[in-house]
Amino acid sequence: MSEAWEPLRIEPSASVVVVTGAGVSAESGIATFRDKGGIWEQYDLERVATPRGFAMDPDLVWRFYSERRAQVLGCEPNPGHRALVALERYLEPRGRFLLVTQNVDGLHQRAGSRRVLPIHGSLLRTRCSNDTCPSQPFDDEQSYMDGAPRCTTCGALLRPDVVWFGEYLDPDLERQARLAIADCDLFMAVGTSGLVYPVAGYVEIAAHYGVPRVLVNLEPPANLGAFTSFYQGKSGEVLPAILRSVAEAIGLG
Ligand code: BV8
Repeated sequence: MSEAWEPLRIEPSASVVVVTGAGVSAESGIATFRDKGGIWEQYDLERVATPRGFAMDPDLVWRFYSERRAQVLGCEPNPGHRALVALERYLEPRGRFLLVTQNVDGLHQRAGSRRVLPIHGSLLRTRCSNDTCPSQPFDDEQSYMDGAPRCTTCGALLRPDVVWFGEYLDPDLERQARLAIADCDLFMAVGTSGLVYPVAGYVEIAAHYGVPRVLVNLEPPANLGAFTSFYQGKSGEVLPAILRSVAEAIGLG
């Protein structure tokens, strides 16, 4: 459906913050969490995305993340990811752009986005579960279907380098996101159900500073009322349409 969405008017000197969730990767073939047939219908969140779940059954958690790792490696960025890269390029010389993603699939970075805050971590990175271990998180595309791996430095279990429920987000990433939102001219959220905090609350920060708040989403989310405009549709179709003038301005149109 190529509904003629009104293009967004964005000055090249503007400051824009975009928050994305699993919906922006749906058209790349990656399941979202809470849609019909989503990840939380197949897995118990408590058992695979919490520290307690990991302590109880690390092998199950590694099977969960290994399946998602393998799936993501076979997927490609979609036109929605690429439209956000065009927006970043358009704003680069004079404006400011920040992409705060809840997604751990790395597709924004693979599409070419550079100013990215991976605020829930990365599926394609592994770290030691022992916080006092001197080892560093490392890029890891391996699957661990036959048992949780162990740290070669201290012997503790390794874990996916993601933020689980009940864990704090990286305070530096949080601070960068909050400062950028407080100082932006436009706040956009794309493909997120607006249920997971503290990121779901970022639109309220933009509202506090009187910043226009644009939502691009397939379905009306829980926090729809916090937005000043809503483009209902698939981000892979809507973003290229509403950012068409941006793409034309940088010679991609
Ligand atoms: C924390 C791990 C402090 C990696 C994830 C109030 C304040 C603070 C905390 C809380 C609070 N209330 C509750 C909490 C606790 C909790 C929370 O928010 N729970 C929720 C469920 C109520 N938050 C936390 O625990 C956070 N930590 O706050 O620390 C603290 C510490 C201790 C005790 C208390 C507080 C940590 C949150 C991070 C959790 N980790 N993932 C991984 O495995 O991926 S969150 C998980 O949900 C993913 O990261 C995911 O990105 C995120 C949000 O989901 P969405 O991305 O929005 O995806 P969803 O499927 O829900 O929606 C998709 C949307 O896309 C839909 O609306 C759909 O319509 C749309 N869509 C679909 N297709 C398309 C589309 N849109 C456009 N185009 C399409 N084609």
